Amino acid sequence: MASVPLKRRRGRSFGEEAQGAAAPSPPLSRFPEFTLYLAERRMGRMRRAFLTELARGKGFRVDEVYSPQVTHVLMEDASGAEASDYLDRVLGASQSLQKPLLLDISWLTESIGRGKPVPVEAKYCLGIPELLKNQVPPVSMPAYACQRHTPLNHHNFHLTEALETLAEAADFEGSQGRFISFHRAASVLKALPDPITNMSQLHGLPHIGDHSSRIIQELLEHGVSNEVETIKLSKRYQTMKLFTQIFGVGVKTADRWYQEGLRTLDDLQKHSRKLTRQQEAGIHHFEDLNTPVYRHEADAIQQIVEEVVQQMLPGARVILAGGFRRGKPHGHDVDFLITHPVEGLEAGLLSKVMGRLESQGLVLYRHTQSPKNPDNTAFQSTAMDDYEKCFSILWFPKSPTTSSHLEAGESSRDGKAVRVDFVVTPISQFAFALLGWTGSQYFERELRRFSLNREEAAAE
Ligand code: DCP
Ligand code: MG
Repeated sequence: MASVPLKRRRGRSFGEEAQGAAAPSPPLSRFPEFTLYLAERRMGRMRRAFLTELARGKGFRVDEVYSPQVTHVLMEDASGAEASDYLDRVLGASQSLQKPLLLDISWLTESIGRGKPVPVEAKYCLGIPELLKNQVPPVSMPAYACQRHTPLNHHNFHLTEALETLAEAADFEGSQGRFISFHRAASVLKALPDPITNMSQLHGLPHIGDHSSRIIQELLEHGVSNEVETIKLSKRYQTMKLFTQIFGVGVKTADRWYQEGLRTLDDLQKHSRKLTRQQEAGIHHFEDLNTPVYRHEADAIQQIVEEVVQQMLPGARVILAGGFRRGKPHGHDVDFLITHPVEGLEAGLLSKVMGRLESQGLVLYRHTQSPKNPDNTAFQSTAMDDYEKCFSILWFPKSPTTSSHLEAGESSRDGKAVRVDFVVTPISQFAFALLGWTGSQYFERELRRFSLNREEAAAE
């Protein structure tokens, strides 16, 4: 092995000792807005050299000597105070106009792992230099809900509940723009890693409009929002909510009934000739259908359905989709996808399954939609898919023996009426159906918007 002069073999002592030394010409950078400097303190020379090598391999500019050109100082195991002290006293950057950001080394290791700089989130920041105090790096939040992780149990229920009430009220008034705006704001808050306790945390977040900000501020300061409470107490909101909770009733119908002076379920029944068969069933089972369906009930219903499906088509699969697939402990209905590993065998299955369930006295209401049905206006005018479906109300017996004694349409204390949707797809389309029927509804909407925008961007 060729001998290397001692001085060179040891290399330069980086960091403190490097002050004032002539900087080697920086390697080419793929990310011009980042000029990194790795502090040797606590990191050690070997690790520093190793990470420098890795980062450069990914296209980062890493300077071995600190200079005012450095934009980010990376440190190992340092507190905010230590980092600031290091910056000012050791690197002598206290006089610089543009101070670098002090980041934990984990920012670099994650960036190396991804092959590009990850967003500079607050969790990486060690100390905010005085001059940058007003530029606290915002929590990184992608613009589309389908790009971000939204946990079921998030940290801002109090705020999102209020914003979603406003969204719902806007929907009742036919204001789609405001409906979406409030939903978007709520969705962003659901994705935050921490509770909002201070308005400054909203800084840099997407989709938090003026109105949503005002509501959030009110909630932070007073615990309640006047506007939200007033809406919740209004006759209009309460009636629209009641009517739209009926199976088969949308905002337009609810609004028409409201304009006609109807206010209660009794009012509707007195005018029963105005009701469709679906709405009649919805009112008849109103109480049951507005009682949450719990996961164990959905599992038990799945067993009943699976048994029938297997009898009709052995090898067919029944998958629980909708909110339960997202991990919700309860929901307003149960959504099943049905398919068979052999393409085409699923054809005609749904009517057989529903027929068998009916003969068992378990079907209280059903409405089937066949694919390519010219009457299927929902498919033509909205983003809804065109799979074979059945929207039903099933009788869910608490104990299996009660099912045979039940007449369709009857209610008894031994069970309850449950909304159940069935969707049948050929195996070749199963993955898409599963994505579309797992939801949430807002997630699906965002996925479509994201895809359309990508398409447009690609075409430009
Ligand atoms: N869906 C959709 N667009 C709609 C209705 C539904 O994309 N207009 C998709 C997403 C939903 C899924 O179908 O998650 C099932 O619809 P549900 O209305 O049953 O919604 P969830 O199952 O999510 O809610 P819940 O738990 O209240 O049933
Ligand atoms: Mg559902």
